Amino acid sequence: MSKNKLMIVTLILLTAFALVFTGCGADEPAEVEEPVDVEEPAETEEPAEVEEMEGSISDITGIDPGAGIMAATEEAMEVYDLNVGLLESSDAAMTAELDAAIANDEWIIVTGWSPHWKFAAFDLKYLEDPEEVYGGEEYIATIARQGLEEDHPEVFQLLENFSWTDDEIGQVMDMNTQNSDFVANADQWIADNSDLVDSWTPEGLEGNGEEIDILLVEWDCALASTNVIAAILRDAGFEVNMTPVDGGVMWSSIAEGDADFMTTAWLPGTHASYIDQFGDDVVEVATNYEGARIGLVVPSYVPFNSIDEINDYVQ
Ligand code: PBE
Repeated sequence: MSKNKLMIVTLILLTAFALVFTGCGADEPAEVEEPVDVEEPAETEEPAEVEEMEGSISDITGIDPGAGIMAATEEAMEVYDLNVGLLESSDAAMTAELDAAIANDEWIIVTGWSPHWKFAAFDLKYLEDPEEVYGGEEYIATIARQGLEEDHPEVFQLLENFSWTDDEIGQVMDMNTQNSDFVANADQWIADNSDLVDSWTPEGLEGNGEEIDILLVEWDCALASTNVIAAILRDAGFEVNMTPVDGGVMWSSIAEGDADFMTTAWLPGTHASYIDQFGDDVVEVATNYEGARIGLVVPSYVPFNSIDEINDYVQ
């Protein structure tokens, strides 16, 4: 054996000894480390994470900023001194958030109101409002521009007659959640409820291509009522324009005579500031729905029942 070879063999032997004595063999580390891994941390961390996800609140999921319920919620945050934020979104985005939270058993607070299909789709509850910030029962009114009655007496008459129940608006909202072709749903609902629709429709309602401009905000209840009235007018030969706008624009445009009417004024509470500002310049035609309500709404499994408990659950 040459000197070099002897050195190499010696080195190999030394390395082998070193590995055995220092515990660096391939098998060793797993055995030494594993128990450490399996111990404490895994068990303590996991429930904490789950609890954070399900069991805390940091925001109220709101809707469009022009909605009266957003102003009411800002007031509620002050009155109850709530340590939460208010997120702006839309009716559609808010209900999508609600759906996702419920699918994951998470806690969520939304700005909620009835009539709305979410109460049929999910198990929900209104939070109690001991300070009565959100007011009591409301009605939904149809509001027209000044002069509509003179310009289109039969259209005005239709609006005076238009009034429906929770079941009836509920059927349309339900169809709209199944299928987003709101125009087709309104046509179908009208065909299925011809007696009721006939009772609203005055003799001599005939459009001959005249234009009618309707405004709405894309709240589900407004989409239901507006599309039904629009379909009746279209069937009668009117050229109907339906324009979705912000709540403030809806009121101001009708007050200025830029649009003919809307079917979604929530009174006396939710749109109180709008009726104060524009009431003298519009015509309150009729009530089209009774028994509306707004408030803060949560899934039934959320462990608090009142707005004044929210702070106890804030993250
Ligand atoms: N809403 C639905 C509206 C009125 C209709 C309650 C979201 C609001 O202005 O708040």
